[in-house]
Amino acid sequence: TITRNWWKTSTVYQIWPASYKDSNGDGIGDIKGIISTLDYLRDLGVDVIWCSPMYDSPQDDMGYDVRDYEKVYPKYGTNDDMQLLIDECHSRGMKLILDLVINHTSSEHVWFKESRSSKTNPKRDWYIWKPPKYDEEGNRRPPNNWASYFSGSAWEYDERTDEYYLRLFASSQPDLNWENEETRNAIYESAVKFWLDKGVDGFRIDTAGLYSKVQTFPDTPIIFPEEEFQSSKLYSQNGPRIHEFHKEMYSKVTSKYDAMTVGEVGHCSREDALKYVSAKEHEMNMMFLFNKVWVGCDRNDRWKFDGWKLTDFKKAVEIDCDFIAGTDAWSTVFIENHDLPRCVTRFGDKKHRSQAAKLLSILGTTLTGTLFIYQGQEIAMENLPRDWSIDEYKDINTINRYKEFKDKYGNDPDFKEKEEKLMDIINLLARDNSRSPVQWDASPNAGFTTGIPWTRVNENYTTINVESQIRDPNSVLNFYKKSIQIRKSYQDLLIFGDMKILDYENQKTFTYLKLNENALSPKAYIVLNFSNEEVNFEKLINGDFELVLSNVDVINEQKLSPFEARLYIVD
Ligand code: TEU
Ligand code: CA
Repeated sequence: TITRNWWKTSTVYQIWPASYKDSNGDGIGDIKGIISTLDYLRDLGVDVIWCSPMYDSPQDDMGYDVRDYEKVYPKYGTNDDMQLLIDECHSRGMKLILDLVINHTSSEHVWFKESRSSKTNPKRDWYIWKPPKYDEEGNRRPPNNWASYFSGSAWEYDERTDEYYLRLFASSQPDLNWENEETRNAIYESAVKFWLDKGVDGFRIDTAGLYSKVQTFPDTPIIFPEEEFQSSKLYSQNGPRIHEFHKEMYSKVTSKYDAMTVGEVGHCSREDALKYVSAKEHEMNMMFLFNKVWVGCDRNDRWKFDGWKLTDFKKAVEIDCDFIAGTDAWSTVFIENHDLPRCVTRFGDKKHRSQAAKLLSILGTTLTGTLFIYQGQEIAMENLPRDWSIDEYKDINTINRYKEFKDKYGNDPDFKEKEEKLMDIINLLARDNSRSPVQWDASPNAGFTTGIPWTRVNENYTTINVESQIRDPNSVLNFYKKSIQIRKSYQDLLIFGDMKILDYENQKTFTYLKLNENALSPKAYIVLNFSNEEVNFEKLINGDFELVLSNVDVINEQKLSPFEARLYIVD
């Protein structure tokens, strides 16, 4: 039997503050804006809010570059506003978790300023410094061939002391040195305890698999021969001391509070993943499993995409769903976040937007684990329009990729053609797609701000917005609300149950069962038509079928319309 902790049955809603809701007309979302929507979220059925980084930051990576863990980014508000947000969540019976970004800080954090000031500074060893290498011609080279997640080398040369520092992400995101105990204790005090003591209920733990690097810092074997730098995962992810570090953070800090912890570890094998989230390991409660969201993509390079087949998607969903089987671990369900495109664009179809979004709502609310929904997903916001130019893209990940591409191919005669291809991929997969302002109503700028929005609002807000969907009983929003309620009422099957896929080879429909512990009746029977065509429908098991959720008005016993989805309970 699975222990039923509160964080297992919770529905979590992710807020990405800059684009959520602006309260003072400066064009940037803020904490007061969040507070003004809490009743809306409660009404949707949200139990926990996950707020992406709201710490003081130069915003090179939208707050994932923290300048001061103990201070709120002034444009988002004050520490008092944060306290109010915590209290207002609690008074509505909701909880609040924050994003814990402790693999790296901003280069403007005082720790790093001290560290870079001299080789003898007491904080020198709080970050990862290495002397340059020199090639045969005497050119200065980085210490190894590791690539940054944001293009180029993972090492940044710092003239002042003639050494490189490691930064797996942007040049202004130096990696902390977790080998140093003093550093770890400072992280626990400043980043973790500080906010738990103020009443936050836990953390989404950023890049939780990267803290322990192989200390010999070897070159990575070549994965992409055409690239100068190679993914460092082999030596930076799930490193030698990673579990020791997580166990320490758990025993020293998070276990002392009833904190909910969900790790973003990145892709790893089930065996490796279970080491983080088995209850007996005392590390984290759960982690994100990325199999389904990255279907068709290369794990080592987000810009390499090959298309996907429904059978691959089924396999991925099955892997995520079976993750906890026979273990004491727990799992998560999500299909959107601030690093991913909009799910209705990625897995649905523009022509059948609402229908596809409702199908994805049934998918998410019937899978095993804690459910996460990302802002705007509940109204089926779409990717950015394809005809927007690269200038509308603000994410450092996208911009660096584009620059790298331009440096390499800028003078080629077929540059335009190549650029179109890159823009297709960017438009499909860039993180910017989920970062456009939330569409609240049909007033100018989608009701997100009365000022000039910091990033362009998708013009489709006149038809896709919260306000009109609240009024429409058939809206995607009301469908999400209903699905979330049904998920709770059938939680033995939907939240905690095992999964069995019935039509594995079918490339158009996805049919699966959710079973309770003894695999006895009742069962949940889910059928999803992932194609934009009408397909035949037939019940693949015997029993009494009761339809509890469907995204069409009229049920045809023989056919499924494009993107039709049904949830039956079978006795
Ligand atoms: O992301 C970590 C991560 O490895 C990826 O999801 C990454 O964003 C992607 O591969 C880039 O192509 C986390 C945060 O979710 C992300 O927003 C931050 O930028 C990153 O850490 C650095 O803090
Ligand atoms: Ca504002």
